[in-house]
Amino acid sequence: MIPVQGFDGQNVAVLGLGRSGLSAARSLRDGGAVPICWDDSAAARAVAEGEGLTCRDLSKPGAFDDVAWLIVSPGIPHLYPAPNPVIAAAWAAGVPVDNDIGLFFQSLAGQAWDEFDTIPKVIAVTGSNGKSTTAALIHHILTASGRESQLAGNIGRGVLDIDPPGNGGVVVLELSSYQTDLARALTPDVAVFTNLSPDHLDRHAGLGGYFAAKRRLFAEGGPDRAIIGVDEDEGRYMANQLSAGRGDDRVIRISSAQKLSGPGWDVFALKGFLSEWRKGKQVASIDLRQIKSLSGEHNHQNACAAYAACRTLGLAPRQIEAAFASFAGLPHRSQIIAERGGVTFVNDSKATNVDSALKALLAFRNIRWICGGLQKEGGLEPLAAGFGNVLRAYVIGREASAFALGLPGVETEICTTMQAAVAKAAADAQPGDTVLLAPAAASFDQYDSFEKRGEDFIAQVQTVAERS
Ligand code: UMA
Repeated sequence: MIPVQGFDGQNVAVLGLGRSGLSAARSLRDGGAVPICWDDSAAARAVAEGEGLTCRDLSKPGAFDDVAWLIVSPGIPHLYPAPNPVIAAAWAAGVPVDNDIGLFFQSLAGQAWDEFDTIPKVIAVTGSNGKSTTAALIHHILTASGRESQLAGNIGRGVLDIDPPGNGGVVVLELSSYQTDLARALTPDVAVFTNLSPDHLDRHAGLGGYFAAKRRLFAEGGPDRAIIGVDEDEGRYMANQLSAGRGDDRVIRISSAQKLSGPGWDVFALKGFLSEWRKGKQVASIDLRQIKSLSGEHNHQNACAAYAACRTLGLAPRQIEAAFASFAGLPHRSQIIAERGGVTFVNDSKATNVDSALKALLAFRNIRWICGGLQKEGGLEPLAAGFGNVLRAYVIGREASAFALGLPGVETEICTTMQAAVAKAAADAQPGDTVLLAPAAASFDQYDSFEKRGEDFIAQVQTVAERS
């Protein structure tokens, strides 16, 4: 745990007692503050009280009279579509609002650092898609290369839960737009921007607000190195704005769609080969084609980002190449579940938006595609670029019929449940086909999370396999 510094003896309010809120409350207490906690759920409050934490209804008048700071969980809206009333009350009382990420950057450096030969580094990864895989891959490469590394953030572990890093240690953080938008301190040593596509638009009042939230990671603290995906205008804009010129190697441009050239530092993947170029010369090349956990153009972009991040820490290309080969991938992201009778079953339940689902459609051929769920804003039209690889869509979700109407030209079967979809797709599949769960939608109409949806897919695939 990282004890929070700077609030000794002061009351600090904590709103939301999930993973990030609970870890913030514990770290505040460990650092000498008095956390005053609240969660709208009685069950969550009971867990906190069970740990000896004090709960107080922060929506009551005067709740902020004796409070120095308010820490908010990322899932609680702080501005759009409307500020949570507790946050609005903190504004009215003049109490600064922050989150666990701000506390983390403020509190990370400890006295032990004075004795270290190599100061710990923080690598923070953001972007719409691929940030979990990129962060996990960086962590894997570092660990496989014998470097001390810890992984936390949006990937599922509260940032204040990590152990204080040791001499030369690295902390790899996956940061969501919810997290970067609110944090008062954002000072990573290396920051990575994978890509941008519409997501969470309600929380940011549109694409511009969403991009602005991610851009804070680069604009607020100014990382020593910025690794930027330049396959969209937003990335090109930011890479340009952060560099003093094309030869400025504080910015490393990455791409999985184009050959990059020039006097700067570039890493790109084309036709399955990753290339690193610096000062106009090729430094290294890695064949990614046989690495199943990194298949598809989107994963090649993740590989470029992770490669670049590890190169900034001085790892050799051959160390990184060896670690790529042993990367197992993440659950629910292009995860190969089974290969039976020449049919491959792939769980990409994390493809909760149209852009990530399209990437999955482009990564495989002869697809029996399980899709559907709670549609996000923006429509399904962009998926059409992947329809050439789809043999048939098996549509799930409470609004399966409406979802199917958004897939013109694709043969569709309304299945509604995962059980029916897997059974029908498996029965139709021929050797060489891929049964792919890539929903292009959120899971909340039928499941608590995309993880639960993916687990159901795995269970249904196992049931079908046992029957055959
Ligand atoms: N709550 C209230 N009032 C509200 C809303 C929520 O009291 O109006 C309470 C809930 O009752 C609950 C708590 O707040 O007890 C939940 O807080 P939270 O939703 O912020 O969830 P945490 O468990 O703290 O998890 C958060 C991230 N969740 C979100 O951003 C929604 C986790 O990312 C992250 O792993 C974790 O912190 C540790 O950093 C998850 C996520 O879905 C994976 N992220 C989004 C995504 O990837 O698309 C951004």
